[in-house]
Formats: sequence, C-alpha cells, structure tokens
Amino acid sequence: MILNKQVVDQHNNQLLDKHKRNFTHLSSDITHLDYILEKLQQFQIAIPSWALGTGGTRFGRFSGAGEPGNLEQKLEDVGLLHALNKSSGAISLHIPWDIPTDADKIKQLAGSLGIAFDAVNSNTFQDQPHQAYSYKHGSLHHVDPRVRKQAVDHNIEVINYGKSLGSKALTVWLADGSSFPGQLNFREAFQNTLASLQEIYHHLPEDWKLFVEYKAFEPHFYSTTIGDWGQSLLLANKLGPKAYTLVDLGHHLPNANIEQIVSLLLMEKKLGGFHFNDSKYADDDLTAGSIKPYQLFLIFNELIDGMDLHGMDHASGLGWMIDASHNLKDPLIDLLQSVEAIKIAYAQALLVDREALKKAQQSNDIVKAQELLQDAFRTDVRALVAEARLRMGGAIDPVQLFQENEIRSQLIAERGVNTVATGL
Ligand code: AOS
Ligand code: ZN
Ligand code: ZN
Ligand code: ZN
Repeated sequence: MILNKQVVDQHNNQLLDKHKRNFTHLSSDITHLDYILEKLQQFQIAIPSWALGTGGTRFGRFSGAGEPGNLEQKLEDVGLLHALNKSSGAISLHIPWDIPTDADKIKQLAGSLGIAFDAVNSNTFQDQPHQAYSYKHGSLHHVDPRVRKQAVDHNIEVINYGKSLGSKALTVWLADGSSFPGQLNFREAFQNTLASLQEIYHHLPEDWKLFVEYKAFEPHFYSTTIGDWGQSLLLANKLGPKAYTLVDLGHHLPNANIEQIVSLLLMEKKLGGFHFNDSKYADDDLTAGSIKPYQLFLIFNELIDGMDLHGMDHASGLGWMIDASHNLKDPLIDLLQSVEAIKIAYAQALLVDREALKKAQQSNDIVKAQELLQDAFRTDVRALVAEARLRMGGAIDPVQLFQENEIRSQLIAERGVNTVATGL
C-alpha cells in the first residue's frame, strides 16, 4: 500500500494552517458556500486507462518507468489518484488494450478502490494480430461489408466486456475518413457508418448509452466521416434515444466555439459527455486547462445553466472523462493537474450569479454580463477545491504529496524501470 491515511494526514497537517487562512478569506464572500462544497465533493471525473502510460508522437516515444503493465496495475494507479484527490472515482477502458480476462476479480479490485467503470471504448483504428480484414481504409464506413461486419462484431464484443464490469456506455471513435479528394463517396461512407452503428445500437442493453465521438481531422487530412458535432448529432438522432454526441475538447477546427456547441447539445438532450483535455493547435491532448482555462470555465458555465442544477455528477448519466496523452510529464501528475483544472473551472462557474446574469442578458447589458463572468473566473478558488477534497479525506495538495512521497519511485521499485503501458 503506497498511500495510507497516515501519509495523507501528515501532509494535510503540514499545510493546514495556510489552507485554513486562504479558505476563510475566500469563503467570507461566498453566499452559497455549502452548496458549492457539496457539488465539488460529488463531482467525479473518469481517468482514461490509456493515459496512465507515457504517450508519444509519430516522431518518437520516450518511455517512463514504473508504468502499469496490466489492467490490475492501471486500476491501482487510478486508485492512487482517487486516494489523493477523491475525484477520480472512475476509469474508462479501451478494448483490446484492457481486456478483463477475469471480470469478477477486476470488478472486486475496482470496488475496493472505490472506482466505477465509465464508458468502454472500441478500437477499430488499429489492426490487431490475426484479424481477418484490415482497417487501413476504414472500419464502420468501409466499402466492403465484411470489414464493416468485423468492426461491428468487435463493438458488440466491447459491449459484452463492459457489461461484465458494470459499465453503462460505449464510446465509438472512428479514424474513418479520407486523405485525398475523390477517395471516398461521402454519402455512401456516412450511410455505411449509420447502418453499422444501427447494428451496434441494436445490441446495446436497455440502460446503456452510445457515445458518438467526432473529430475534425487526423489520422486523415481531407475528410473525416464523423468530422464534427453536426455529423455526430445527425447520427445520434437517427440512431435513437440511447445515442449521444461526445465532445472531445481537442477535436474541433481552430477557434470553434465549443461552449456554444455544448449548450445546444444540452438543449437537444444529446450531450453524452466529454473527453477533457486542452490544446493550442488541434488534438494536442494536453493537460486540461493548461492553455485555455477561460474556455473550460465557459463550458462549465453553459453546463450549469443548461443542466438540472442538481445533476452534475456521474448519476446524471453524463460521461465526465479525460482524454489525454503525456509525453513529457509523469502521467499521474499530469492527470492530477487535469482533474484539478476541471474542478477549478467548475467551482468558478458555480460562483456565477445566475440571476444577475439573466437580468443583464434580458436588458442587453453587455458590460454587466462580461463583468459577472470574469468576476467569477478571476476568483482564485483553489482553497475551495482543496477544502472539498479535505472534507472527503483527500490531500490538500495532491501533486505536492505525490512528489514529496516519491510515489513514482515507489512504483518503479515495485514494477521496474522498463515498463510499457498498453495503449497510445
Ligand atoms: C482520438 O483522437 C480520440 O480522442 C479517441 O477518444 C481515442 O479513442 C482515444 O484518444 C484513445 O486513443
Ligand atoms: Zn477522445
Ligand atoms: Zn483525440
Ligand atoms: Zn483526445
């Protein structure tokens, strides 16, 4: 056991005086303090299993040490994060990178760490050994019905793995697209994708959701068959009430107004969830909030405005997930930073005076509306987030504790130096 209560308590005692000073100062001006603390305590963000190891770029990959080598160790990593921040109580698995050979054992381990299973992901963007047909020219959109069937069957297999673990959603992200004009008949590609998704949808349990993720470009550079939220929503609407759009923050063309997309998907009751991350250029998969924290805040502002104010936890059915890739930082530290950034944005958005904002909008008071949003965004809410964490038994400063206790060195001692986590 790398992290026990004693270690966390010791860390907290060391920082308690300073924290209390900051918290008292901040909270004296907040009217609905208990409400905000409660919301922050309930909020959980799922960790992607594929982000627990070091990622790479197409130019190279610089391996980290002490990385998880199997699903059990991935769960242990998420358990560590959750013990530190009390907000990482879920994991999102990717098949076949995370096949649960003994589902009962995996479920039991997850349960003992307080971890639930968020959406399971299928993978038809890579060929697996011994697979009959290649996905070089696509999967669910493929011109050859045999390839489409193979990809559909894989998705059904993923649903079954998910069922064995208690997951309630399937995320489909397709690399299907084209890199040269003329390569693809757009309408046929879309229709093939729809027909394949209908087949998958047909195998979806009653209480499950299908998340249709979109992405503007990459790996293809001319067209992507599910390239934007319009195409995803079109599919979700045609598929039926169990199908939703999934928003990965890195999957838009430059300067897209993601908060507006989020608000309309919510209005249509078709927002399935998120892959949180941040980017400067495209699908950079950087730490959430590291480049555009104001955008993250504005997204949460729309979420609070558009959702039942009581429903922003996993029970609401929304998939709150991170999708990141780290090739420079320690993956676990990066994930702690992402969760923290997401909670900060949420806390700031909870501070917005909604009544006053409504009034400003109704009277076209642009200055007031801007002041209200920026006033909340410019509030340093870190002590608020830390207080919520402290009340749940987490660490006041998870990153500091991770570093001070040399948690990575302990993992290296356990797992070795030459480790490669499965996944991208
Ligand atoms: C790919 O760009 C997408 O973000 C997917 O969500 C993908 O399944 C994930 O990033 C793992 O590679
Ligand atoms: Zn994603
Ligand atoms: Zn992506
Ligand atoms: Zn991503």
